Amino acid sequence: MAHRPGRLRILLVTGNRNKAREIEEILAESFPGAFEVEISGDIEKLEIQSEDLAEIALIALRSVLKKIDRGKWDSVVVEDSGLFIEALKGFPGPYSSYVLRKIGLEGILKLMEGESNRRACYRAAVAYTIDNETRVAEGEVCGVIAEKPRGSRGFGYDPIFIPEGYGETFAQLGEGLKNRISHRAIAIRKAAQDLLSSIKRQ
Ligand code: ITT
Repeated sequence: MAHRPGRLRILLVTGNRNKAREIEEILAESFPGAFEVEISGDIEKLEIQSEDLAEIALIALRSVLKKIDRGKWDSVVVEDSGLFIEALKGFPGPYSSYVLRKIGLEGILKLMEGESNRRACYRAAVAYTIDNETRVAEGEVCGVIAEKPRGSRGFGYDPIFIPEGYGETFAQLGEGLKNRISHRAIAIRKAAQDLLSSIKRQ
């Protein structure tokens, strides 16, 4: 197949606008002019229960592929992510979105009261298509859970997550820094690099 000139068209399936915005910004900054991202929040994904984000993302992607005409895009992308807190044996992990809705940051901080091991990692798995194949790329950023929420930028757990090597939360540090070092940035850049080299090779 001949090399397709111009931008690669991506369909990103997510109901989370913050996630979508970050992915768009990461791609625009790291690969200027290379991708055109369409976002769909309407396609329902199958979200299985598993400890493994890669498995969750791949199965969600395959469930989406059954519902769409994938030929319209160079790649269809789904991202699954979560915050894994060491002292809580990885909780909330794949249940991060649900847990935040139910008990909020205050609930998480309560579970961490008196806990000296505050280590935690954000993880992301980006599942994507290249022609008829489905692949997955993963990313991780580790740090510690703050004693109380700080900052107003970012989303989700960002006000209580302090990345390693910094003294402030992601919500204080802001998206410029977050999008350079985040779990999502690492995973999406790997997927984007794979897409660019695989599609160029054809
Ligand atoms: P979609 O499945 O539709 O993409 P979602 O928000 O339900 O949206 P996930 O199931 O992957 O997505 O849940 C990820 C949750 O983990 C997210 O809602 C946040 O609570 C948390 N999370 C993941 N990455 C985060 C980040 O960069 N900053 C803050 N919280 C994050």
